[in-house]
Amino acid sequence: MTYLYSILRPGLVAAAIALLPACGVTRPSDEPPPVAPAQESGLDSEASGAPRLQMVTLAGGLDEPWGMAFLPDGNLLITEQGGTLKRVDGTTYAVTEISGVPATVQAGQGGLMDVLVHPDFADNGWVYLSYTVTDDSNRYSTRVSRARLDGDALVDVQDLFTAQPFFRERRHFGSRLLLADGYLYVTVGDRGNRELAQRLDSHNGKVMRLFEDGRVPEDNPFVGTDGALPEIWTYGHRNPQGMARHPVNGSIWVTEHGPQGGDELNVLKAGANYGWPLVTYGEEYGGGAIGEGTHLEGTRQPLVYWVPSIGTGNLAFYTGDVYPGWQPSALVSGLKLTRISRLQLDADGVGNETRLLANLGMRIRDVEIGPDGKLYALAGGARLIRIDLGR
Ligand SMILES: [Ca+2]
Repeated sequence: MTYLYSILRPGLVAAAIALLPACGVTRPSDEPPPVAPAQESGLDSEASGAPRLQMVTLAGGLDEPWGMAFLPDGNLLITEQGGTLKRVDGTTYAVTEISGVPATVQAGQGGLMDVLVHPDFADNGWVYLSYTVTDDSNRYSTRVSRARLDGDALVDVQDLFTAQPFFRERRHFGSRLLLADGYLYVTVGDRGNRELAQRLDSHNGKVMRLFEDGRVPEDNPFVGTDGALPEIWTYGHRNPQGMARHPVNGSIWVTEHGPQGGDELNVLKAGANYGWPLVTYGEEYGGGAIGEGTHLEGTRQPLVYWVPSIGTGNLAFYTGDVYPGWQPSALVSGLKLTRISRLQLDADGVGNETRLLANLGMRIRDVEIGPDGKLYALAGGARLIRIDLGR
């Protein structure tokens, strides 16, 4: 059944889903049916009068860049998975290595992952990092620290959060970071132990909400619940690696990798269960059902899902005016289908999907909007690129 979705047009998919509630599914009344973009019939940006785009490589030779963040002066910080943090000059694109980065271990999908610059960086100098750490038994977990950037060095390192427990598996570490309204949001994947995504005594398969100094807000949804970890904000995620704040309504949107098929875009609600592994639009690698189908009472539906998977990297909202017709959009980077998915935003959430740069053939790990309103991305495991309007 899931493969059927991939050849249907979006309108037909929505119609097919709308006919399903006969089987006793109840949905929160504020939750519209998910959107399933048609993977094969999507139009590249060159079609239908859309602006022509061209890629400009600003810096090459990066070693598996994972996350990036703009500094107020227009320079960029970029993490490399092996454990180095680099600053790219926003004018000359010269690359400088930053010292004092906390020790990480590159293990499987882990290593140095996201970097985040505090909105008040000009006053406080805080830079946040997520990365993989190991214990004495060759087990791994995801840690978040912050430090002040002083010249070319990180100083005053503070460890804020370490996901529990540690595992020998070396996959699904998360871990995207977001600061919004004084809170720090941290995503952590299921670490390859999918049942943990439904257990509130583990940080795996969760999104956490902390204060920006790592303290736990007393109004988090599971504070006071016996056996639950108080940092948890939402649960039932598989491997969330994209996160951004909606520019108009302030909601937090998260993308996550599904199994084979079933990548998702979810809108976070405090305490909500996003279903993994009880429900998914995907299946086991090589085929085989997971869980109980696509709907289950008590779990929230994604806003968007992709079959086949695009390999969701990061997510960014676009509100600038550089690219005609884009405002407002959500941009989702793809690691498998090597493209950027632009989702037009509308009053219901999202409308049509447009595939951008699908002809590049490069994995897109991170997308960010620069201070110039242009789209920047980490591509091909080695490059910082900028997307310009073509002529
Ligand atoms: Ca889900």
